[in-house]
Amino acid sequence: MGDEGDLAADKHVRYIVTVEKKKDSFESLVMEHIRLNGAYWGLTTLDLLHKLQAVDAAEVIDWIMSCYDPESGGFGGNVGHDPHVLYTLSAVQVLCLFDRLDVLDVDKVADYVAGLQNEDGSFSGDIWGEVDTRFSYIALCTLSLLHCLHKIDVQKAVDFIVSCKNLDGGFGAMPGGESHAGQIFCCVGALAITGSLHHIDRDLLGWWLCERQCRDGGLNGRPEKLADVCYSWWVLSSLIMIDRVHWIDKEKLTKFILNCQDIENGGISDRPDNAVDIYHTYFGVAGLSLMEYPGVKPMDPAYALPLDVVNRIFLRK
Ligand code: GRG
Repeated sequence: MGDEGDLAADKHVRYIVTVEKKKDSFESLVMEHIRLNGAYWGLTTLDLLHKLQAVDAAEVIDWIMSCYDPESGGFGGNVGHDPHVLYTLSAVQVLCLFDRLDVLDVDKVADYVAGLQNEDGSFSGDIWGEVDTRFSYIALCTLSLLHCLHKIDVQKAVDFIVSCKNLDGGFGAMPGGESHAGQIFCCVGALAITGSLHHIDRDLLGWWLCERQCRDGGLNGRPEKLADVCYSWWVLSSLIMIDRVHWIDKEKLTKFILNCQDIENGGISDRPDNAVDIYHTYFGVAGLSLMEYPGVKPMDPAYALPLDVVNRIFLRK
């Protein structure tokens, strides 16, 4: 296991803070339509590295609320963009980081999310109706953080997720969809949040997930694909929730993630020597957190937030 000095934490903090400031950089431009999502990745990384105070909280919260659509109760990916459950979760998660859920009209936001549940228990991402187990996770996670799970039919939501389980033990985006580590995180996370993990064959799924570790130590998202730092999160968090994380070689995975750092300018890439971005920086640091890397805050594998933040939300209520 690499020692604390191996993670260029200060460089990553500087990288995140400067990406945010360089509004005309390439990364800012490609992130334009998903900026609220990017804010969640960057700010959660700062918090994991004990540096959330590097940003002005009041400024961040004002900007988050400028992405709010009071008519629907949902958030868009940027100011003036259409609302979607994904950005609504990101907004709620960022407000949780700053302990500022008080700025929300909680019932209105929760009603927006709850209103996207379909008759079969699935969720659409927005009014256009696309259905995906990602949206089930997002809805359950958001409503749980807002203490509003009572607004939906939880049993039907669980039944839909279970209907997306495959013979290999994994889960897809919809019934019959190919197992993929990202979707597995969503389904396992949703089942964890609703106390329904008994629907999972832990050994079968654990086996499929630990087979994601490639020769280079990194994890891929499905068979025959290349390793990518982001799967450190999707796979490890799922393995932790089903209590099989010891089936991964943590030392090799830690080295893989650390090898993807730009140790000069900060940031983490998908695989060694590629260009860094905020998404992989977050998932790299989050993966290290799940492996208890020194100096990184522990994370909750289901809510994808630092553990102290999740404890504050559920122990205070
Ligand atoms: C709060 C952490 C958090 C998540 C919110 C949006 C979401 C819920 C989950 C997304 C889960 C998911 C599907 C992740 C996979 C993303 C990804 C890298 C997809 C790439 O798919 P391909 O087919 O790549 O392009 P592979 O690696 O399979 O070749």
